[in-house]
Amino acid sequence: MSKTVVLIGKTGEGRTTLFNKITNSQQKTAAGGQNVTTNVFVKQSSYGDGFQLIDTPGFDSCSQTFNLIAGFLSAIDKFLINRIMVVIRYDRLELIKKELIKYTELFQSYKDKLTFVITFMDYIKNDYLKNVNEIQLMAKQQKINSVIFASRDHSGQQLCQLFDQEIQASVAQKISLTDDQQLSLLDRIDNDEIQYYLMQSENVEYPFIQYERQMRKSCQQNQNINYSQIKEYLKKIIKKCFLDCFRLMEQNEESEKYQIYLNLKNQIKPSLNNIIQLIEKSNKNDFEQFIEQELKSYEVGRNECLKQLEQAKKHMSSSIVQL
Ligand SMILES: Nc1nc2c(ncn2[C@@H]2O[C@H](COP(=O)(O)OP(=O)(O)O)[C@@H](O)[C@H]2O)c(=O)[nH]1
Ligand SMILES: [Mg+2]
Repeated sequence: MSKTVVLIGKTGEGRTTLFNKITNSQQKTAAGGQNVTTNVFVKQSSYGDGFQLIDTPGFDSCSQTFNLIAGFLSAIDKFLINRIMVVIRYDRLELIKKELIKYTELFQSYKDKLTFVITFMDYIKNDYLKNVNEIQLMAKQQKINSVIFASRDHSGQQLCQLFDQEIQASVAQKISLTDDQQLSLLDRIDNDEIQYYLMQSENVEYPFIQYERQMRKSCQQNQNINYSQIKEYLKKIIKKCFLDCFRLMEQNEESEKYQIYLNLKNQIKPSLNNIIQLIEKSNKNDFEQFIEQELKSYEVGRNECLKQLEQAKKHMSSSIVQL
């Protein structure tokens, strides 16, 4: 039986372009960043050893948000998957790194099935190899060894060859995501309104970064760290961060509030993780739990989102098109 590869990623990263070249198709691409379709397309590759390729609608912020996520979810519901190919457009390295971390976390139980496809490699003017090496290194740090680099100059034949190589040893498997993982797809969407707020407030993570610095200094100077004082302070700045944002977006729907929660959590989590690292071993577990609980208390609209996602999945399972 033919192997199956699913493409996933944000809108405009080049999925449909890859799909068209590989399967010799003429599906509409998202010129101008417009999301063109919420359909899922399935077709056999045209060259090489052969595999079945699934193009999913991009994750994008619009009235279709839930349908887009559900498109991907209904695809992995219907097919056994040999390889998940995450398509990421070439950009500043630290942005790529963020994406790699997010997707690895999402598919942590399927790391052996994950390939990163970095598109738009033709945008690199200098130091092509240096960039390739660094991206490969960043992927390795996430324990992912499978990376494909694609550019506009690649032919369908070349792409098929690259894909064939990566899927050779992959067995077909059912991919299932937990509710939380499914919902975390919501924070891969650039919600303009949320982004706007985050930009307005300059740096929601600033108080956290500042505190992290202060703690680091105290540690270096071997000062006694008052554990309950740290908790108190963090409680305060976490509260401020969420309440400020919710206040600004008061009239929003529950499901949007959940997206805000995800975005904010994502934004401050790296600093919080750094702070956790500074806590002495004996208190670390307790401290981790404390942070989780604090964040969780600002989680609103989760059930509403799950409900909307379930409805969208029902709707989307009928829009898988076999070409
Ligand atoms: N320069 C360049 N443009 C690309 C590349 N891949 C896709 N594009 C362009 O980017 C736009 C969005 O591509 P599309 O395949 O529709 O993205 P999708 O939303 O992920 O399916 C289209 O105008 C493509 O022509 C690439 O590797 N290099
Ligand atoms: Mg597309």
